[in-house]
Amino acid sequence: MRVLITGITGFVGSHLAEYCLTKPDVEVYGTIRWRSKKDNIFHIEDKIKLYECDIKDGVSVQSMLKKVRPHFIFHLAAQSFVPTSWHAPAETLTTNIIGEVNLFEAVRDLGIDPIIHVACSSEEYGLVHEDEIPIDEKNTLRPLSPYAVSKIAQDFLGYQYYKSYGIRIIRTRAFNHTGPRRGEVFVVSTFAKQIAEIEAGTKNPVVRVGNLNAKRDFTDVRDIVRAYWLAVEKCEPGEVYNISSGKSISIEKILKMLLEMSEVDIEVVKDAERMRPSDVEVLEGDSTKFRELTGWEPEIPLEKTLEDTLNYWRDKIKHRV
Ligand code: A2R
Repeated sequence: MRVLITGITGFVGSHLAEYCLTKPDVEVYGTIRWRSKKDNIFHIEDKIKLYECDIKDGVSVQSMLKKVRPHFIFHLAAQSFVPTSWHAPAETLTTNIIGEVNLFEAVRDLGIDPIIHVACSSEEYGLVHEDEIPIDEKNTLRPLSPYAVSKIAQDFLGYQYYKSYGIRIIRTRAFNHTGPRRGEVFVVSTFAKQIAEIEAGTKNPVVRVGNLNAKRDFTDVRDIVRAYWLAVEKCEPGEVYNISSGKSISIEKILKMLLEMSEVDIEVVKDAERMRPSDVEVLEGDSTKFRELTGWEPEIPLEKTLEDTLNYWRDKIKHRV
């Protein structure tokens, strides 16, 4: 069984690769760009096979696929950060939308028949009304960022390529996920990194924060990658599935939990730069459809996720100093 992960060097890709390697008779292949950092996959590099591929380049995608001829494809490669999508909307749309078209077209051209998982996002729901919570898959999509628009396009292209050509595409809309190796620009990582730096004495005892009132539905990345595997094993091609914990928690509470895990005194300061132009206040997902089909439920409590994330940053900073 050959499994291809586009974006294997990323946060989710590296955890998914680790998870796939626990399965019997699975060979893990991943895409990498010539300037990709390999920090996240350093520890498994001898167990996976890497192919150079820029998803924006159709030739590159086709020649990589021709060599790998995968049975499962987890399509994770993307410009994944919402705030960057305001600064670089065209780049975000090109990478995420044209990149996926390149993948699907290469699959068609080569006449291969893999099951393809497309990692869509709860950001697609965007503006959500109070009476719509928890959000299920039928909710209206009201995107609030170029990133969200790009993910809606990925999502609908997945539907259209299944309907038009019968390509076995399964779409998931994961709600927030976090854990060790999450990029430092994401909220939990940015708090954890600042706390670790303060503990190491390399930063003033001040944590800078954005909108603390927003409420999000967090799942550990290790539970998410387990869900992605179940998606390709058990879900219906052409369908879309929410993946979520079903509980929302304020960013303020997350910060409080992280601060309680540290023994140093830390001041919290609001930073206008960290506020988004249009932020979604509450996101809480209903993943009943996915749970009933696969039996999945999250196993890792938030406390452990936060502790592991803080320890990851403590370790990273210790080795940098
Ligand atoms: O930046 P790199 O070279 O390490 O690769 C990133 C990859 N990527 C690309 N790969 C090929 N061609 C491109 N033009 C291209 N642009 C980006 O996507 C990296 O391996 C991955 C993104 O990793 P993260 O930013 O850590 O995202 P994360 O959190 O793992 O998200 C995975 C998926 C994305 O589709 C999100 O939109 C979705 O889950 O939520």
